Amino acid sequence: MEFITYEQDGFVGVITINRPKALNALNSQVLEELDATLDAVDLNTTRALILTGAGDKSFVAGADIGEMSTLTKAEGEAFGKKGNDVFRKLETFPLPVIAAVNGFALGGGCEISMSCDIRICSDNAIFGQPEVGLGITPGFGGTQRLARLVGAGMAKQMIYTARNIKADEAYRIGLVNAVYPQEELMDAAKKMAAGIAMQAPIAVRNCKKAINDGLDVDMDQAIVIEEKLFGDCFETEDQRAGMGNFLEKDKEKKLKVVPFQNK
Ligand code: DAK
Repeated sequence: MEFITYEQDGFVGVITINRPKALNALNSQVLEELDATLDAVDLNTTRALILTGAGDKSFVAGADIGEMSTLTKAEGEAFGKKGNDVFRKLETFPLPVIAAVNGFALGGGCEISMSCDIRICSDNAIFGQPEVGLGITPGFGGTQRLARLVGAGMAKQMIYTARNIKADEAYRIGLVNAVYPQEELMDAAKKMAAGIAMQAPIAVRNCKKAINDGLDVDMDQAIVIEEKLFGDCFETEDQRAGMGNFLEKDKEKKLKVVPFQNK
């Protein structure tokens, strides 16, 4: 791989988009390598992922404008599909994904962070959807995911004006969950990921699916989705060990990591 690095740190996998000369902009090769990296994650030994960018200036400065500038309509569509497929793979990935946004998150960069489950950022992070200034609409789900995350009014303002926002504003509008000094960001992301990894893994996966799938339907259907995924946890080692630890009133055991069990 030329532009993606993957490091396993216990139960946590760290994916780094590593193309700092272009501020980690997403070209076709980055998208293909990210896709292959996700396919290679060992779901039996990994419980959470972190996605970040190399360097201390940029998370992802968008789709690669140089590559996009010469695309035909058909090539543009193919590029869009490649991006959308990877972004959707991240969004529906069986494990939680934390975006550790360490600088610019513009266009496709903001969009890829929104495909992750949770966003935290460094104090120098800048978010924005500058596409209308380039004569295009956001193409990797920005019009859809931003509106769902921060509300239609705020999303429309950001997208129509192409105005970038700083970390504190991203926090205020709910686009990120927390802001850290740059040097503390990765430790904070790893601590959060480790906290997730301590929980029962089947239950965590089912929560992700319940929240994602439930948001796409009305409440009557959403509750049924939750019921099924709740029921699905029973008779698993997760549920037996999780409840057993509590009933035994053993604080040490309560913190014990539940072993992964294939269903
Ligand atoms: N693409 C390619 N190269 C980029 C880039 C990008 N998005 N962003 C930065 N770079 C490159 C610069 O060209 C420069 O390369 P060299 O000249 O050194 O070779 C290097 O990174 C450093 O950038 P700067 O010299 O510009 O650094 P500054 O600190 O002065 O400025 C900046 C940083 C982030 C403010 C600036 O680089 C910038 O404005 N970058 C572009 C940001 C942007 O507009 N991003 C959104 C791209 S649009 C679609 C699906 C998705 C999309 C489109 C279609 N379909 C469905 C078909 C998505 C679109 C986008 O993401």
